[in-house]
Amino acid sequence: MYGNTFMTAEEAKQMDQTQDNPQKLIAFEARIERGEKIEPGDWMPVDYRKQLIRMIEQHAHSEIVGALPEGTWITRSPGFKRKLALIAKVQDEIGHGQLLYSACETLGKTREEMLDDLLSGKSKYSNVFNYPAKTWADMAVIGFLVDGAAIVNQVINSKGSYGPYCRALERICFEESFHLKQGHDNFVFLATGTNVQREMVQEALNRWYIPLLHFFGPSDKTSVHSEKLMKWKIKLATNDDMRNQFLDQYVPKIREVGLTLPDEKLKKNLETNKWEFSDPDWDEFYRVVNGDGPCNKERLEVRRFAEEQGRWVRQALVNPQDKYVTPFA
Ligand code: BYC
Repeated sequence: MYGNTFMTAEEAKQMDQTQDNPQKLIAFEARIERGEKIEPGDWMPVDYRKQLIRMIEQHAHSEIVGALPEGTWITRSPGFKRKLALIAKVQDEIGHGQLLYSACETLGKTREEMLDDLLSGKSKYSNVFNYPAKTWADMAVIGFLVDGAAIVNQVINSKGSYGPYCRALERICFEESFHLKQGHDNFVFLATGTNVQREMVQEALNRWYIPLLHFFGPSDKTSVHSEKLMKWKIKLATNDDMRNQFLDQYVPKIREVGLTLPDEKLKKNLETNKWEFSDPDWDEFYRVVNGDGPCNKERLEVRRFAEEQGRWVRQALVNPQDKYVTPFA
């Protein structure tokens, strides 16, 4: 019997040794077809587990690294209420990371292994967090549009087949809805404010447009994992479908406040119901997700610093009787 909260690497290995049983695979796929949730102790194909680990782990890292660009604006927030809302949001994002690391631990990879893979650069995290947050308007664009994009993706994936991931996503979506409201309020405030505020938010929007299109992953023609993920209902919409849903929901809201998006080709084709846009430089996407974006180095350095500085706390929790040298001694 596998634990309900996590699976050890040894238990996962034992399960992997039962893979040559075609009956198990048929029964597993029939459960997915019926819309049942797969739970940690249930039999699953090796590749189902591997794909889930890859995706949930990347998602967890994205939440933790994603808190960094916004975190840099806490001390510079314009006013007490904006500061409170931003502190609460950043704290929530870290909490989402914790929920997702726990969901991923149910599959046989420990939190320590995941964090090691993040810090060594082996694991990916979302492209969008490798861009700088240059002005306060970036907080509006991240809160409104990055969170908006994340909600599109997460609401869809929360209907998926793996129980622990779906339950984590449901909770995350509730909190993201609050983030979206604070982002929208900030966005509209700047867009309808002074000329300087309006120019600032337009400038931020121009910088975030391409990273936002990239956020949903490569086009369906080049996506590597979509077919398998869709078959096993880990993903319930393709990258292009999610991107289209995002444009459908958010382009009108951006235009409604008189702002523009920096792409003359961006328009909805009413016959196909699909948005058309200029191809968003996929070379840039691969450079950024493979470690060579404007802020990749800085983001990982901050995480390494946090890991070092917090080591004594983690050790003290395990062995409270020992003496520790804190970084503040
Ligand atoms: N960034 O075969 P494909 C948040 C990689 S945090 C980086 O289409 P798949 C927030 C992909 O991993 C929410 N890499 O992949 C937090 C694969 O490489 P590997 C973040 C990307 O999995 C704080 C390769 O490209 N959301 O909102 O079928 C503050 C080929 O792609 C990206 C999630 O993490 C990317 N954008 O589909 C504020 C969502 N896209 O692994 C806000 C969870 C693709 O073979 N993830 N790649 O080396 C997913 O839903 C799916 O993984 C994706 C990609 C739709 C992103």
